[in-house]
Amino acid sequence: MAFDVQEFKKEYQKKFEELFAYGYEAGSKTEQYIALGDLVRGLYSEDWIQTIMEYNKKKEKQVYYFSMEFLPGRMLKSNLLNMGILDCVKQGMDELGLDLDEVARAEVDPALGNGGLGRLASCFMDSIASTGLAGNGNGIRYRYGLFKQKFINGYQIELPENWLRNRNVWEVRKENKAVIVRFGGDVSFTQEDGDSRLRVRHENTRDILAVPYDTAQVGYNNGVVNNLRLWSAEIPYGDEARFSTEEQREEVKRITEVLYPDDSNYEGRLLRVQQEYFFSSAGIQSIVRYFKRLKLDWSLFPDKIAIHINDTHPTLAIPELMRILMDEEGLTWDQAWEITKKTVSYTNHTILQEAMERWPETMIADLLPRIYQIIQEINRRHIDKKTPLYGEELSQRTAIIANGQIKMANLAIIGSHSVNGVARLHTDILMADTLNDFYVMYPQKFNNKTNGITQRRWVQIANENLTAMLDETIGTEWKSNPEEIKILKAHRDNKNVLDKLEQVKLSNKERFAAYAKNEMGIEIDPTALFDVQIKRLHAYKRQLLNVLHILDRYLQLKDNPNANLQKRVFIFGAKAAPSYYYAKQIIKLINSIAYLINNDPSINDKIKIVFVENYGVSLAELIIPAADISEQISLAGKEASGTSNMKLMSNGAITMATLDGANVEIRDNVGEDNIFIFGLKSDEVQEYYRNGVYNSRDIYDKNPRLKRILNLLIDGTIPGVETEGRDIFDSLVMYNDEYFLLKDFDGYLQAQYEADAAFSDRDRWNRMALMNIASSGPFSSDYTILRYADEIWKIKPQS
Ligand code: NBX
Repeated sequence: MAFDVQEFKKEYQKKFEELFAYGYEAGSKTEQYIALGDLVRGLYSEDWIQTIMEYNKKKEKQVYYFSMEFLPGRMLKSNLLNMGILDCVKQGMDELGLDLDEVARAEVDPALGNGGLGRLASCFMDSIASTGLAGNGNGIRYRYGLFKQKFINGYQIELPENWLRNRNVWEVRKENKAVIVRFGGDVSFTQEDGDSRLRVRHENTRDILAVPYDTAQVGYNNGVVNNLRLWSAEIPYGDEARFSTEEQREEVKRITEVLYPDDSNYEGRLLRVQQEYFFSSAGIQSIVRYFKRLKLDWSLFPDKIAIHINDTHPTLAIPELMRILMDEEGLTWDQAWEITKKTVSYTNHTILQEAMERWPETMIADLLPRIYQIIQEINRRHIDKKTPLYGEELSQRTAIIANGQIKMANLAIIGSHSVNGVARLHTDILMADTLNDFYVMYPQKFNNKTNGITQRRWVQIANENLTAMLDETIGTEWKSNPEEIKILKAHRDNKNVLDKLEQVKLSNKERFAAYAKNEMGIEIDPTALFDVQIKRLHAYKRQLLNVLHILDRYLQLKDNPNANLQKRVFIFGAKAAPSYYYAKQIIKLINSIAYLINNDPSINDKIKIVFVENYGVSLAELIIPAADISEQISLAGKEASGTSNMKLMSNGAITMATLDGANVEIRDNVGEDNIFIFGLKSDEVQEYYRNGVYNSRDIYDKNPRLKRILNLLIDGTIPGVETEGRDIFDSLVMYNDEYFLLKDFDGYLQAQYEADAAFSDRDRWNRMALMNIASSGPFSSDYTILRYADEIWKIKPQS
């Protein structure tokens, strides 16, 4: 982008004065940020218009990524980087006496997602634009994002997250593109004289206006600017009379008021399904409106449009597309069905049963009567067609409607042409087990797309020190071609490079240490080993196993304060779903242990525990570059992929892992010498579940080291956790330890003490870190997205 520092400074001053009517020097950080954001939006607006016009002119096939959640992180620096003006703006701000990083921190991080699924959607948005693909995001503009987490006396407290409190400079409200989404009402059929077809009449509906807010997704140095469209619920213009009471108006606003804070857990409330239909319907309507402008035959719809549904949350897009094609555009069932199946593809993100969406039939019948009829008909035809081929039993097991419930995964699979898992192991489990009935029927639909991450945000923005060091060592090609980072392997025995890498890590650890000191009042030693576990709090992710290891070290130091133990800082970041009682107990436990250990002089700083409040994208950008160890210790078979594992690896952390999710592929890429693997394998876990011989009580009785640790939970050693300690102890010892922590404990400890040994050999550790960075290229979401584009969406990058 043609732009020089002097010009930027002039433009910035002008923009600030225009907006606030005084000089930028007197402005607050927020104002300084808003002026910069506004200026930047102006700079890409021409490319934004141009990109959309090009797609329209060429009638380019486009993909629409439907996702209930997006977690984009702060957008200022990401936009500057992708526009190629980050350095120029940094220097300009500097010359104006402003610190770009400080100004950038005034942006509110939009938390419109829970965790991995939402963040993946945002990495994908970046990669779609950056690889030059014609793609759009479709989601919900929640008024309130994921709750803000506070710790009070060690307990998690949730506060509302009003992310729109300042102006959102990136979004553009598009009132002229609003559509009506209809709920409830009565469905009837009429036939007019001389008309062979039945017409559907859908009357007395509750109509809600869906207003889109568009945000640009700037591609990396390629002039592409795609669109992320988030819908907001409003009262239809001119319909105010029908929403006369405050309560009626509130009901409308409620639909897009707040993100459900459940991760990997299904929330079966009416409001949730309203949200799901709302953004699915609005998205489909705007796609159909676009397609009609192309003036093509309906049969060409799948040649121009691909719709991808991120997990089952947007599955109602399937019957909604059927409805519009039939009821509004007059296509036959068979025509509509062919088009729908060819257009839609689906990603599964979990095999946890409790996450599987099932809606009561009566709820859908009341809320969406016409959609309900269509789902019934899809189901009827499915059973009719499959029963003669596969028999009654198998066919019934794949039914969409059973026992008064509508199974969304079944609808998503039957109504789409592609079903993918998010890591090799996960997809294998889907095919062999979770979705095996469907795999038998539709083997050709199933495929794997291992997740990825964008190194633009997770290395270039989050880790400027490493970026500079890489540029200096291997050149800059890796930035546009992530595979090229493998060239770094040639330097594995170069002492000079290894020392530089150590310096980079140390300075990132110092940066985090300053945060811990300033924000939390915890003093940590940047030369200690930083051991990081950052992800949602969930029993299957086994933050508790990490805790058991910490307690093991604690006991060793209590026994012998001079024990020769590697100094470690344990860093946690995790939100628990507000209704997930057990997860909240674990938070309280970790905070209590942190308080106990951090303030015990006899531990002498050999262990420090930092549980950051309100973990999210922005804190991840601070923590990940500072990590030495990446904890990826879920019970094998439970974590579909994981993506923090990839981010941490790219920043030179060594993975401590079970063979779960994408950890398996990380091991394959980095090699066994550069990762610490322990624990049960997925098939061993399966076997235990099948034969039921696991007995955790037995392990407790026979393993004195473990017994002593577990007893700490109930013997009063840890202050303030009487109930929590007891409940957690019981879950592990009395209720047979559902996630096999006790079984994996010995292997985990052994791997941890091996890691200590490796860490104390600085060259060895730095070489491992280097090998991790050098092997992280294949986990770029650019490659993941190119595989989606080539194999599922059938779209090609623009030249
Ligand atoms: O999706 C996560 C998986 O747990 C990770 O292993 C995977 O890396 C990531 C991206 O593929 N799943 C996830 O985040 N699920 C949800 O966020 C979720 C949210 C709401 C809901 C169900 C699942 N009702």
